[in-house]
Amino acid sequence: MPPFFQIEISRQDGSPDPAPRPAAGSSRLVRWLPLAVFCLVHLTTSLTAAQDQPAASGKKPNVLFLLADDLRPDGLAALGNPDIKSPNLDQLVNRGFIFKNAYIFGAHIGSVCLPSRTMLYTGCHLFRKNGYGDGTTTTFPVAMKDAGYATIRSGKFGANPNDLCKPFDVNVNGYNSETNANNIIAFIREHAGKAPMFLHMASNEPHDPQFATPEYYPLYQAEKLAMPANFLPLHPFDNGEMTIRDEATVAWPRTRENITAKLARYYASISYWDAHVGRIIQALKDAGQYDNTIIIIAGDNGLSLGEQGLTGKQNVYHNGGMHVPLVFLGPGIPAGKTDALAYLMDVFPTVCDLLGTGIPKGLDAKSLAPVIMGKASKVRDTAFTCYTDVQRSLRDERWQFIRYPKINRSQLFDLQNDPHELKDLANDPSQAGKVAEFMTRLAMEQKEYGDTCLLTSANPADSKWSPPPPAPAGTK
Ligand SMILES: [Ca+2]
Repeated sequence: MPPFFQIEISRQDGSPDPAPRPAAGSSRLVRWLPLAVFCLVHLTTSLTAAQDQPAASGKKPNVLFLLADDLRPDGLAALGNPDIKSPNLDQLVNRGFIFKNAYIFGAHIGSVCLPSRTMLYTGCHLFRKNGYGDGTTTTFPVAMKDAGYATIRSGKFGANPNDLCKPFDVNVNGYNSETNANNIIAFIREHAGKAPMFLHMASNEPHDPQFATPEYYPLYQAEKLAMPANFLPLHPFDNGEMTIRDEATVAWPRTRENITAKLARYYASISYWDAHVGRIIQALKDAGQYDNTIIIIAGDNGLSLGEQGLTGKQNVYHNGGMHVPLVFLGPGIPAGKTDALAYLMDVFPTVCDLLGTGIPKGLDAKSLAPVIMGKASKVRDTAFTCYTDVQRSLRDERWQFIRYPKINRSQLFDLQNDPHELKDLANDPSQAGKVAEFMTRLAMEQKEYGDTCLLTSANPADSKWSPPPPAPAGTK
């Protein structure tokens, strides 16, 4: 039997809950309006609130934000990878609203986690001081505290904007999912029912070296795992970041053997994380808080695991380093999925919007609540992503265009008909107009963000690449 802490998820009435809305703020009216008018207004707003508030009690919902480290957008069984055993998170995802095309904005350094988490907590894009913004905007933890939430963040320290997380009432390094879950469960037991809770588990998993406790590794036999549809032994050209640490965790050339060995560890680490998420869910249920909790499941960046010959997050392929999982669920949130383009940093204003606490001014991130609630099909037309000064990308609803400025090379993929980016159309004469159009659109987006990276080099580097000599014995 798999050693999972299986949870059971239920709703009070089995039907979708109505949308959360701002609390009826009618108290000021008392001072200025006749009593009769006040009573009428109060009665009307109270009725509206009763219809629209989360079903549990009308109290502000708790928020549980599960942020994994390097979790791919298909990194759970319920997100499309049947090889992965993730029963607890699957139950959450199956009642959630899934953003299939969520990305991080990009990274100015190889440690993609750092700018990603910075932008997540500020809602500001990369070209505003590497995501820190100009100091005039409210951050995610501060906004939640201002809204009256008791707040805890337990998780990854190190490659992480610790200063931005200081405002959490409790901000601790949990080392691994077991200790992170322990910290959050203790916080639930202390605060449940006394104040709405913002519970942020910033897991260390499934980041390399893909930690799990021993019982999870035997769940996966490498030889039985599926390989990526767009696997290549070697990336066909130098993308500007071919040998960084993440790429060197698997030997070149990539093979079925060395890729599935990494996949097995990666999946075990996800199963380990999943089990401890299950413990947190059980603690919420035990405290009578589960039905009044909005849950967000996300990852801080994507990860190639054999796709295109890559094994890192330092690339901008649709199936690469910038593409993340993003799921919302809870009271008022319908089950469903969307192709709408989203950024991970949108979580911050989306949570504020869902809670009705007001979205801080000056953010680059946008609320996704209109999409979740079925009031809009999208909140942006394009998604721009970037990696240092060597890669730029722009995608719309159909096309993914990638530019490598140091080698003056472009790629164009028709994601509608080629979701695994198998056929590069950039040199197809019939697509010359599309390539030119995207170069122009990309430059326009750069200007909007203050990105000064030139898209064409006067002295382009040689794009040919061959792997370094094999690693010494005893290393991966
Ligand atoms: Ca990461």
